[in-house]
Amino acid sequence: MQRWIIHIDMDAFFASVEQRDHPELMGCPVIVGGVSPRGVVATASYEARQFGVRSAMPITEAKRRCPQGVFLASDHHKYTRVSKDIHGILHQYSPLIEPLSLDEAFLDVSGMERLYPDPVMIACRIKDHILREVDLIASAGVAPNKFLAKLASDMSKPNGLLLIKPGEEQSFLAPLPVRRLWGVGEATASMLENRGIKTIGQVAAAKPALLERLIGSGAYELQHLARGQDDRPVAPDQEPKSVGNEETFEADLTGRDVIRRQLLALSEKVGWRLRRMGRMGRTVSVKIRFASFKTITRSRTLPEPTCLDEVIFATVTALCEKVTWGEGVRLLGVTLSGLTAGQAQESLFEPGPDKRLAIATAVDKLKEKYGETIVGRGNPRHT
Ligand code: TTP
Ligand code: MG
Repeated sequence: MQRWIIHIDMDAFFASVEQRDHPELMGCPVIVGGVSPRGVVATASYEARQFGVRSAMPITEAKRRCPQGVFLASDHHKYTRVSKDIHGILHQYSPLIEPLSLDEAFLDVSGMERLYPDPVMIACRIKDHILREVDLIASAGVAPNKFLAKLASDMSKPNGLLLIKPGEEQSFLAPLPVRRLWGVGEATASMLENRGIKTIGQVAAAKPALLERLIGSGAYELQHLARGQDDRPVAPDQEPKSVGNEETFEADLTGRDVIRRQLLALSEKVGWRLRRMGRMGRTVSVKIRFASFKTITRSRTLPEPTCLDEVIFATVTALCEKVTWGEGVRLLGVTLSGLTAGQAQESLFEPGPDKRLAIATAVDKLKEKYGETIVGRGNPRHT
């Protein structure tokens, strides 16, 4: 199976959040950081970068370079909240996510090419979703491994999306300067450059013995990276507390059948993600936002945890029975919380969950291989 990694990184993160929250600062050079005379720049908006302002620069130097800049103190609580929202969105696109910092993460989307037309489409949707829900711009890199995906998002900025295709790794990397290699800092870069090794292509072609003499035991790995080879897995570091999908619709939904269909699709997405993660959840929640922005949530805790689409959807349906669907629906969400590991638990209430899980997992495999439409479900009314 072709490996596909997406790296998402927000543009000028702290500064963009401030511009979003103070629209009068849009288009202005905004510098966020420690505002005391001894403070340093956390980040600068792209407008301020044109004046040579950079992260980690002393604020005094930033003021010298950009006297007309708007200097703001960092508000970490706010950025952490926004970061959580962004990571929540990312989790809707892959169960395999490695957050690297407040504003960046890797997603492993291998094997999903048939659920979405291609990995670039997933990256597009993520960018759109973040813009729609959080009103901030992310850049994305799509590539066969982590190193290339991160490089691609970095090179695409601002507001970019760059794909490096399998087979293009070496030709893409060859002309880039050695300091673009992961793990090569200023000192190593100058040392290599002094020996005439200025591009990544030259690192890839260097004699291993020479590289080892220059940089020691890391030479082997560095040469692998320089050839575009990087097998490091995307390593999720947190256990999620819930798994949810929600969608804001282009046009408000009206009519029970239309709404039911969307709720079924959301239930199936959540079930699929749980199965891929090897988890089940006990509490099913539905979120409904109406055209007027009035938002309601309804939850029910099941006697047994589940990861089966039909159980999730039946609970969602029951939860929605008493809802008055007067006005149009702007957003729907389905979430499972109370997560537990494992999926093969016997149930006292539902005979044969193992069999149903086996069927669901087989269907997942078919969908992943041949596309979502291959396995249809009957009328949602009868499920
Ligand atoms: P980055 O993603 O490195 O930078 P950025 O998002 O501001 O800009 P871009 O990605 O478009 O190049 O870092 C994310 C946030 O982390 C940044 O907004 C502020 C904070 N940060 C610091 O506080 N100090 C630093 O030295 C750096 C590099 C970032
Ligand atoms: Mg960033």
